[in-house]
Amino acid sequence: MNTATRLSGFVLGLAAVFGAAYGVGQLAGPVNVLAADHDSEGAGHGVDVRAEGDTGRAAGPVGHGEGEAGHLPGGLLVSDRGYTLVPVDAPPGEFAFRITGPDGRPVTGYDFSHDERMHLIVARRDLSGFRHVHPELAADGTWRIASPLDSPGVWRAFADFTPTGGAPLTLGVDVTVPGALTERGLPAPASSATVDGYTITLAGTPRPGHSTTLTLTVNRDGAPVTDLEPYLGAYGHLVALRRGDLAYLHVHPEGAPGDGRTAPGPQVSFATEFPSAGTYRLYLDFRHRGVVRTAEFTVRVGDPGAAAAPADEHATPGTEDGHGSPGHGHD
Ligand SMILES: [Cu+2]
Repeated sequence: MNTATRLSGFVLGLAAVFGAAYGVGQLAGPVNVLAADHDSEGAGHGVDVRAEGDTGRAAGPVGHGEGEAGHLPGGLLVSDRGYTLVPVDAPPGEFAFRITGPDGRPVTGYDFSHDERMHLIVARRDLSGFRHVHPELAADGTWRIASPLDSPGVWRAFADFTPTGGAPLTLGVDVTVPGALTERGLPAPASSATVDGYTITLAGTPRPGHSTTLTLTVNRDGAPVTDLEPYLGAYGHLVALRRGDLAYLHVHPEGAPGDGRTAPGPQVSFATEFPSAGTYRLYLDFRHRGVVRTAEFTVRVGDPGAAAAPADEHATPGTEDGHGSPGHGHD
């Protein structure tokens, strides 16, 4: 009896060790995490649970308690460097939250970044429903806005801000909108997107872990748009979310309106660095004739591990033509 008990204890101990090792392995190879996600079709609760679990493991073996999020993309943590994103009960139709600071109290001092003190980005966990809005700050540190969560489902809300005296942060939290969920499939990778009569094409070949310039070209009714209007201090604003964990990349535009070298279209360029191979959804906000619109793209960022697929061996020539990356259609 006693031996059996000790034995099972030993087995459990082994399992715990292997479990920890597995967690480290996943951290060392984010591609594995993505590959695992890619195999599972679901983009709903199953992914949520796994993403939470990965975050939990990350805090254990690697964190060591200081600067633990320094190597992570933004938006994966609800609390970082003493700051925490806290949703607040709000009347129907309104969304409200606070940021609490290292002292546990709501933060009321924020620096402006891209013309605003708070950028609230929301997307459903299936990467649909993207909205980028700017809430109002009340004196008690509560941010409020008409709710951008416009359909039932599990949403990720990102608060992108710089606390006065602190470093820029993007915190993320899941918010559930009750109701019948209609899962929306992720559109296939494509190098052009249309919105309200505008056609936006995407050029550039992102490689994981390398800085890449992505250039978006805006046309309307077949003609280049050369009078884009500044929006948030730029002619375009680009956010990328990684499929599977909704890691958040806030991508900075190259050049600024009025700098003497940046034209108001038709091209808008961004310096990007994707942290890993995988599938990403890109959201370009641009303003023209007083209206802000969002063009969305699915992009597959090169995955060396997937290059063994037979189809790729025959498709290699011609992928460096500057238009190739989003065009890989085999999903
Ligand atoms: Cu914003």
